[in-house]
Formats: sequence, C-alpha cells, structure tokens
Amino acid sequence: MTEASIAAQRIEQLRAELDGHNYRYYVLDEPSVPDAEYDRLFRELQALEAEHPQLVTPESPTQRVGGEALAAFGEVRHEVPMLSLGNAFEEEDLLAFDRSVQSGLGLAGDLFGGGVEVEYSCEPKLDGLAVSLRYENGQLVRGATRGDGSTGEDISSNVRTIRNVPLKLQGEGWPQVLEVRGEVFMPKSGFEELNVRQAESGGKTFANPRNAAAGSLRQLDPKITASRPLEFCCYGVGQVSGELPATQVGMLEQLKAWGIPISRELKLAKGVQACLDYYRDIGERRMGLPYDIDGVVFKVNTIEDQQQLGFRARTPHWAIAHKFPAQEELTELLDVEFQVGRTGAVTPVARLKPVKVAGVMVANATLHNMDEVARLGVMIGDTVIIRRAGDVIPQVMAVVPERRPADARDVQIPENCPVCGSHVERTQLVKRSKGKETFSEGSVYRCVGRLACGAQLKQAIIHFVSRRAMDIEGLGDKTIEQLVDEQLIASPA
Ligand code: JCF
Repeated sequence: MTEASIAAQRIEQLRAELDGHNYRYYVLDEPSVPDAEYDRLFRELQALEAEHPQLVTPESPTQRVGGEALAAFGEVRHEVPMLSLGNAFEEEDLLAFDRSVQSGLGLAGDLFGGGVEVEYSCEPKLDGLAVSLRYENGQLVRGATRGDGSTGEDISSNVRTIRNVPLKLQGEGWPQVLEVRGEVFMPKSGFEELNVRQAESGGKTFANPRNAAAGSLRQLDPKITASRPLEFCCYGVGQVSGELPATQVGMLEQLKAWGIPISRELKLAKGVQACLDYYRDIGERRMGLPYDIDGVVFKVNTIEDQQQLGFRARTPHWAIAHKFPAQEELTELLDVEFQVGRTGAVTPVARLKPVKVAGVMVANATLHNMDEVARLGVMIGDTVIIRRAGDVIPQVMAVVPERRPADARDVQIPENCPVCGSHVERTQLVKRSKGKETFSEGSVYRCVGRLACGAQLKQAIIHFVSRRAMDIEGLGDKTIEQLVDEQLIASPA
C-alpha cells in the first residue's frame, strides 16, 4: 500500500469515529469519550488532511470552520412550503383546536359525550429561526431560511458550521432526497458568554438569544457564524423521496436514528387533557431548560390525519402553538431614579410605564449601574424591552432606537446623594489578578455620607441585625426604617 492510501484509510477511520462521537454527543446526549480524546482524534485528522489536501471533502468533521464570505445570499425555492403555526393563548383556544381536529377527522362527539381522543406529538416551541436542511444521498447539500415560506435564503455555508447539524447522515435507508425542517437557536449559556465576549471586544451585544441566533445565522461571513454557539433542533420534514414512518413521533425518531437532532422533550399525548398536562409541566420547567421557549407545539400524530386536515394560507389545521405568557414586553422609560445601598453605591433604577410581563405588572426594573446604562445607550423617554424571567428582577434588555422621542433626555448620575445630599464620588473598580493590580473598566458611584446617610444607615442596621450577623429576632426592615426615619436610632450601637 502506498503512503497516500494508508493516509486515506486512516482519514476514513477518523472521520467515521468522529462522526460517531458527534452523534452520541449531540443527538443521543450520551458522550462516549472525554473531550481530550475527541480533540486528539480531531487534530490527527486535521494534520492528515493538511498533508493530503486532495483528500479533504466537504463532509469531513474538520470542515465546520466556515469557508469564504459571500457578497449576498442566493435564493432558495421551497418545493414544499415551510408552514408557520397558529397560536393558542388560552386553554379554551386549545380545546377549540382539538374539537376542530376531531370534527375534521369525523371523530367528533355528540350531545352525549366527547369523541375519540386524538393522539398529539408534543414538544417545546423553541425561540429561534426556522430553517430547512436538504440531504441528498445522505449528504448535506443545502441549508435555507424560511423566508416567506415559499422562498428563503441560501445559508448553506452557515448551517454547515453548526456543530450538531450532521454533514452526513448516520445509519442507512434514508431517502435519496430528505429535507428536514427545524429551528436554529442559541442556548441561554452560549448567549450569555457571547454577550460577555462581545462587550469585552467592543462589539454589539444582543437583546436576547433569538436576536443573537438571527444575527449569527444571517452573516455573510460563515467564519463569524462558526464562532457562535448555535444549535439545530428538527421538528419536521419538507420534500422527501420515498417513505417515512406513518406518525409524527415515529418519523422524528427515525430522523434521530439518522443523526438529526430532535427535541429531548418530545412526547406523545393521548387526548387534549394530556396536552394540557404537558403544557403545565413544560411551563413549570421552563426556567430550567437550557434554551428559551415561548410555548409548546402540538401536532396530530398520524401523518395521514395531518394530510386529511390540510392547511390554509401558511398554517396547518393539524398543529398549533400553545403560547406561554410573554417574558418580554415593550414599555416607556418614564424616569431613572437613584437608590443608595448599604455600601453607599448609587445605582440607577428604571421607572416604567406599568406593563404586564409574564402575568405580573412591572413598574420598576434594575439598570445595575452606569456602565450598563452606557452599554444600553438608554435615554429617558425611550421605549425599552423589559424582560421578567421567573422570579428574577425585571431587567431592561434593550432600547428600541426607532421609537426615541425628540425630547429624550440623557441619564445623569446626580452630583449629590438623593437621600442625604452628600457628595457622590466615582470609584474605579479594581480587579486583582495574581497579586498584580489590574483596573477593570467598571466603575461605581458612591455616596460619601457613610452612616450619616439615612439610606446607608438603614441598610447597615438591617445587615447588623440579620440572621448571619447578630441575628436579632423581631426587628424587621420596616421597623428599622421607621426608627431611622424618626431619628430614634443613629447607629448599630
Ligand atoms: O420550535 C418551533 N419554533 C417550531 C416551529 C416547532 C414546530 O414543530 C413547528 C414550527 C413551525 C412550523 N412546526 C411547524 C409546522
């Protein structure tokens, strides 16, 4: 055997092994080797390919780094249109959907009772972007955005950089042409890390994972896309030559066996009450999921029934999105006030035109510090995006620049403490690293009044009596505030 054919053999072996590890890691969620071993195999493959460039193929696991930048995206016509989903906001909307499915399938009940229970597939509704991936003879040949449902953009070079998108299908028996459809999204952890990186490098930060995913996928330079933590999750198919399993869940499980990632939360529900149980369960676990969702999707499980029910305009009669209350809303920033904390730190608080977010009225939101105000570029009078996730304090996520009124005002740190009138001083935050002093970019503003400042005094005493300090029972925050306001106490002593 020649040197080149030995290399070719080893390259094949490495690719098969790496594809297998990727499949177990991304699709089965059962990592099979430590990262270090994966990296070793990967580097060996890279080295061999560098020595034998003629052996590099587009399906090689090394080819996810992103190729040449484009001048513009090409157009892609979807042979099978990409549908969107109708929405259910209330339980009653879902019950009405189920009744219309039953009547469409001739299963409706009569005066004396309900009809036959319909089986539905259930999955979380990911907050990302819909894409279509086309496989021919088991190889990824094209990726496209949804666009208007009939025509999208060719984002092939970008989808190839998404780690859990197989460049080549696993197993056997796949149809010659297989288009899979799903959502490209950014996990919450990757989003947080990306924003930190962006802020540090002076780049643009994103308001939420969905915007970050959209901004990352619509890059003409695939190297940028490659550097972003995107993931794909399949929920259906488009054009397919040949047969697939006869149910939604069976079909998705078959796709999973071929290496296509599907939702870990995919379930089958018998009847609409089981769908409501699923909605409640996912709603309770929403905050703990590693990605943002805005509801759950129910689909009639039997494909033949889906075809019988059909679709109108772009929404199918056999599927629906049951939405959760929105976690983000728009409202107006009426004013910014400054609060003084225990250590004298003066922090900006947003006063908002009250708005209901995730079922709760919100009139205040944290702005953290003046660096955050600068990062957001927020002005008083702006329309802002407010987010309230679970029990977390509402946050100002971003400004809507198009809605800035002519009389918007800058947010200015007061020169004097709003509580005691003492001077407010700016201090640079210092980060110590390995004994060496390094100045971080952050700064805090502090009221210099110490215990002469009512706000600091109250917080100091609250801290003093607290459980982990003197643990004085029966002396609550409200009492302390009153005692200080009435000038009955002036120090912990
Ligand atoms: O997760 C989603 N955002 C999602 C979108 C899930 C689905 O099952 C979908 C979808 C859009 C259209 N199904 C269709 C038909």
